[in-house]
Amino acid sequence: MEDTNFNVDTTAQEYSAKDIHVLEGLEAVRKRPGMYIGDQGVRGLHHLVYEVVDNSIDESLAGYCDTIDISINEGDSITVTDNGRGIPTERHETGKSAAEVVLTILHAGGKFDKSAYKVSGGLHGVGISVVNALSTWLELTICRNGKIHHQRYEKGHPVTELEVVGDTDKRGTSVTFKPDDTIFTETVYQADILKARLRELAFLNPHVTINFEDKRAGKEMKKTYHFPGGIESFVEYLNRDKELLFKPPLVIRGEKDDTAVEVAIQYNTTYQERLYGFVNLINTTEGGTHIAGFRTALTRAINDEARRQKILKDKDANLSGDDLKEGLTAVISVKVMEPQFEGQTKTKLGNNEVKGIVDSVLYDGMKAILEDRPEIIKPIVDTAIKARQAREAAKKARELVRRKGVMSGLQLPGKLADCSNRNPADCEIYIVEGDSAGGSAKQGRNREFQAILPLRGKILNVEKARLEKILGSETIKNIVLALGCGVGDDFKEEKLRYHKIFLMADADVDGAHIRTLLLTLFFRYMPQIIENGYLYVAQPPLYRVQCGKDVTYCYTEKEMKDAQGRAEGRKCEVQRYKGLGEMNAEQLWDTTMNPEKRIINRVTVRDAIEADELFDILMGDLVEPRRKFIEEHAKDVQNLDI
Ligand code: 0RA
Repeated sequence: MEDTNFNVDTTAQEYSAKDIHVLEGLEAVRKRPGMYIGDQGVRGLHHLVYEVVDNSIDESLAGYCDTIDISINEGDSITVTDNGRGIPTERHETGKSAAEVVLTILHAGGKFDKSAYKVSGGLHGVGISVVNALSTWLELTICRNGKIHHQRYEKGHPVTELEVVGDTDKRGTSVTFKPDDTIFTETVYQADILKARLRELAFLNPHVTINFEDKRAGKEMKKTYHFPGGIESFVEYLNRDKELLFKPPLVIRGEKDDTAVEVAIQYNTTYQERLYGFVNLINTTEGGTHIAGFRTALTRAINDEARRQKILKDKDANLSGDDLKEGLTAVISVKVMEPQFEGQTKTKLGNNEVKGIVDSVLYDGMKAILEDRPEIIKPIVDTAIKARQAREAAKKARELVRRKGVMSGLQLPGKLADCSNRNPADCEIYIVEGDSAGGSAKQGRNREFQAILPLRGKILNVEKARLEKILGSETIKNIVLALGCGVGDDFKEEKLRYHKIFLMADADVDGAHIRTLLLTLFFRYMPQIIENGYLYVAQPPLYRVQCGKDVTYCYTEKEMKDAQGRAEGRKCEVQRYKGLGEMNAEQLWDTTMNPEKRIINRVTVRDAIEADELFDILMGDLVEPRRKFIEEHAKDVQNLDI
């Protein structure tokens, strides 16, 4: 298996003739990093890791690698090590090694490797050279042919030769890189972000073991991801806290026209659908033809079987794709030779032929499974019929309220203290926990552009309620009316009356709970508000420290200690705010509402899976993980930004 598909003579020669283009290529990457990795912030920073890991995953897809180690090192460099064949080190008469070509020429990696499906070519897949170009330094170590080879690069350029530095009986590639802080606005890695993607990759590649370690002082952690059960385990994991309609998940695998299809399906008793599509391991959050094929096949297979079993009678209408969404959890992973990615974030599959392929593989697979497990159909159909009835009822209810103009912003809730400015772009609304804090906020605000909506008590647990019931709740109705933009399918962004929406709750467990409930409401029924950056969490201070005549408001314990430290012998009085209600109007304005001084946190949906998980823990059927989570996070509720 030695170097058969690597032709030193032709390929390397071709590249060496293009030396000048190498420099131009990498300079282009440094000039416009966004074009290659999306952005220069948190997302792009983490993208670099995925880029390197994808190369190791490709090596495992080719059948040569089963372990990938990833570590965040002290100083926020990253090491990715695999036990694959090792990037070819063979030198050519021009002196350039194949490894150097891979590290310095855009898209070169793929030219050497003929493995069938590559992660490369989609969202990632710009190649390891991009990571090299965007790193202050990069150290490459290759174990191959009994030798350890090493080379160092700076800003994409080699600063040493590829040298043999020792002997080894191992094989593999190790890359350590330090993202360039003149390019990235953020250079501190977040283990949670990497964790989610690495876990996902492990589910999607059951033969690979992924070891992840954070070695930074104070943040140490170590995790191993290995799921021999693949996407079946993925679905079980997504449903881990849920009540289920059947066990184990349905798993269908097949291949047609060089396209591999893998689907795992399970229903739970919640009302939400969770559908995760992957094309060549890329999470297609915008959907596409593979998802369309999935829906057609699922709907047809279930209707056919329901009729065969006479659960659906001749006179009954077929169940629709929408009816079958409630409680559905599914992972759809397809491998496509030449994927066409479309959409704003290039995460929508465009290949038309894939729809029919997924449809046919899934339909045939479902048929076969249902012969063995006919009993799973009845609970699915019963749920779908209930879902249909609920949806029809909700539609009627919505039409009713719409006709009355209740939800269309014609009518504003009595509790709302609105602002005078009518330009949404200038306007803010504070949704405030508790009537007394609401009172202070009303007095303290700038009424020109700040509106206040006080809420009383806890709002309904939206995860467990259907839309029509949620809209029936007085509290939610007030929020929706005040915002003016409608909910669910009726959501209209252009009707939103405020472009900054602040959630303001106490810094205690109840406050955290209310905030999470509100976040759930927005996430489930007005996701555009989060996606488009309208939603914020207000951050009231935790302490008031008065030393002599000096008053300082502190937002963390450390700030409070520091403030006392500066007292220079004067006696300090520390007040810990237990709730917003303890602040008078002026204090609330000064600390939390004045745009010049306040601390605000924009709510982001970092990743739909992660967000879903948090809501699951807080709202799911199991009480214990919820209690644990709230206890752990009660201390730092300001981090509750999903
Ligand atoms: C080109 C050709 C071959 C392997 C690789 C690249 C390769 C690249 C990376 C990047 C990270 N880990 C990697 N492992 C392998 C095939 C080499 C052969 O035929 O022996």
